[in-house]
Amino acid sequence: MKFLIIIVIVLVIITAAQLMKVYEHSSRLRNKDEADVTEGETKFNAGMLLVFYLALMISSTYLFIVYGARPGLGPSASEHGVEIDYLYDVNWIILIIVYYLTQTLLFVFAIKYHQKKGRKAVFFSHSTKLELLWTVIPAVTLAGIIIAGLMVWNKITAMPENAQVIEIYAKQFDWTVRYSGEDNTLGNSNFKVIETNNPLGVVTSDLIDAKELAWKADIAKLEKTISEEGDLIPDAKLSEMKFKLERLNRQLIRLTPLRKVQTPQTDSAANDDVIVKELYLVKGEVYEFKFRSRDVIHSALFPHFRAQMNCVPGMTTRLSFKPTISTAEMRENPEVIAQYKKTNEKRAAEGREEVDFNYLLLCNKICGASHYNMQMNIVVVDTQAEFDIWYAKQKESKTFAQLAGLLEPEEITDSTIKEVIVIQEVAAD
Ligand SMILES: [Cu+2]
Repeated sequence: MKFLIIIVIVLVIITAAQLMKVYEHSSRLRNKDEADVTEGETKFNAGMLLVFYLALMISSTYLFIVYGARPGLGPSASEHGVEIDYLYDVNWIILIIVYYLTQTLLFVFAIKYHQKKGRKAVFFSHSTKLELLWTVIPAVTLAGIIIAGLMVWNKITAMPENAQVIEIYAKQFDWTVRYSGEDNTLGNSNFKVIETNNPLGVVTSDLIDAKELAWKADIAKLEKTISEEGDLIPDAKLSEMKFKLERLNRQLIRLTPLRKVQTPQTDSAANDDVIVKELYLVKGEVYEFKFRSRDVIHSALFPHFRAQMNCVPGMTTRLSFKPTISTAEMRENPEVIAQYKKTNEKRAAEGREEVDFNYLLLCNKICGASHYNMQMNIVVVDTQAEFDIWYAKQKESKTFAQLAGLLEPEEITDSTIKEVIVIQEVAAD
């Protein structure tokens, strides 16, 4: 079908070109210069411009009405998001006014002043008034937009006090979340110690000790094998072993600068960090997000919270926001209900299961082949108690020390949750 459409388009273009040629030849035969345009032709052109203008205005107005300024996003779910929406709306109003005004002027002038016998254009080479007008108005408008935008931006990137610190870690192609634990401080991290069971490269003295011990044992083993059985090992295998030995020695040397910056404080800050694959937030709580990336530039986009920040390898970026609507509340929102009804009708027709609204963290930089799939669910709960129950469960097996194999996972499962509930109930009383 697509191929057929392409063939039809190509044929139409060829036909038009051929017709032009025929016209040129017939003009030449009639001894008429093809650059001479008759009044009938300019009138026809003016009429077609009017048709085009009307089509443009009707279609764009229809699209503005059907899709609106923020299709499918629902209300802003963060405190600063309300201001972003306001700025966005102001921008749209300016754009729409300028769009209708300039397009109308452009077409009206072209139609009204089409070529006529005896009509002469006014010639002037310079008009200070006009120059001023079309320089000053856009400059003042743009300055206003930029200043208002900067004021909101400063609010988003200024770090509020008493904010919960959470790390968002990006890599091709997923997100990992690190909660900073009771001390609200993230432990040190370094790419040199990234491993399957330490995906964020969190560093503690214990980890460095464990690495040193393991690597030294590997080195000793390799050295022994090479010196004792070196003559019997095939050359290819031997050079492979020597290469591995060199690499291990390099890795060992790299541990020294890491150890230098470790203190008992940074160790304990790291040991209670909880590393998970979902983001739980509490409504009304202020969060400070710190972003890192392992490989390429990613961009953490929280569309419903109107927030976005680049994740850049080799540096930490940050932003803060305060969720104001919980996931449950958002699911009750008429706009969201209407949108999901439409989506689910479509899915049902395709034989797919229904979906419910969920906040999302998306990647907004084209970062590779599976970029489109780089997303994570965000759950905003209504109360701290709900969060604590979830967090206690994560803490049982997903603290950094446990994940990195430095500490056994806690045995107790249900009791910890019950304990938290009891504590919550006592606190509530
Ligand atoms: Cu990405």
